[in-house]
Amino acid sequence: HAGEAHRTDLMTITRYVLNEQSKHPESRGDFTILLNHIVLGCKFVCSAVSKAGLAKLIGLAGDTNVQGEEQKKLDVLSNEVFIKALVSSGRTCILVSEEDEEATFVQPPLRGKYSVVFDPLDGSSNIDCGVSIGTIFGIYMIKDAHEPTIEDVLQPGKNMLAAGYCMYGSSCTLVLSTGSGVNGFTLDPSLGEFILTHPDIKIPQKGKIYSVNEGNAKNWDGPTAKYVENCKFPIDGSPAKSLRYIGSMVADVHRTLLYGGIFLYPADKKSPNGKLRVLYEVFPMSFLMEQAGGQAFTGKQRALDLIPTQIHERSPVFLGSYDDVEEIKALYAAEE
Ligand code: AHM
Ligand code: MG
Repeated sequence: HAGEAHRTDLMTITRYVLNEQSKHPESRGDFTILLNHIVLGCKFVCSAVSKAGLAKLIGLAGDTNVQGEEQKKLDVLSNEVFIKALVSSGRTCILVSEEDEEATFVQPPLRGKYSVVFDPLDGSSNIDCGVSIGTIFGIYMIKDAHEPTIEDVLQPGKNMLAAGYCMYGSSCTLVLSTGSGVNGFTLDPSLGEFILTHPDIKIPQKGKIYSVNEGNAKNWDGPTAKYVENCKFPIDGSPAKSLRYIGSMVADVHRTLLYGGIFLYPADKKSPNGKLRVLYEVFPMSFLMEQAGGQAFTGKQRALDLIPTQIHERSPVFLGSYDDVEEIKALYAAEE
């Protein structure tokens, strides 16, 4: 038996990133070290998520533990793991997490040149029914590591050095871009290593799927309503699109990346800035989309050009296949 089962030359995520870094002679392995700490966080969360249902049943987690202390919820636990892993890497400076109101400034002995923005466990309303959830992250390089300020993370998404997500689903998949394409790695649980399984992901130029929470339709603006209407009743005689909506951004974006199509979280009358957060949801996913040949748009501009003024700011987003996003851009342009 030659072939897959006997493959002996494994491209792990660490090996992949080391290869990438070797193209930059000035690099000293700091990014590889940082990424290894992110990967550790992902492995921990993956293991915790897969045990979550079981733990509940046999009373490992729940309201109280044996000492009568309250058990930590999975999203709180995931956040702690990521914060600790990132600080202890010695390569970070500022951390912004969806779970924490304030940014974390790393103190000098452990301070490094990267800042990481992340959502440790996105889609957590899906945990209890076993639907895929994920971690989303983006990485910036700090200008002056001696005097870090919050402005260092209030930067447009196009300044990110790298972005990615890890999806905790039927398998654990980490999708990463360091600014030269997008690659997907799958966790081999027996090795505890992420192995390159989806090299150089490119999103189809046009897709057959649209993905949006249509329950909000009564509050949509004109261009969004018109776009979705056209997905269902195309005026040019092309086939109607299929609707797929999981309600877990990582899973919806992952499908969009692999199969093509469009994911929308638009503005509506109740939420004029949509729901999704600029720094650690919209930016990393937009970065990956562009790197895979797709587009990301806010309804006004290229998503990665947005300059956030607050760390938990929200923005509408339309992202996916190049041609599909082009259509929604045309509808917003016609509005003006
Ligand atoms: P969360 O950060 O509270 O988990 O919310 C983010 C999630 C995304 O994963 C998903 O795209 C979106 O919320 C779904 O929102 P809705 O339920 O309004 O459709
Ligand atoms: Mg979230």
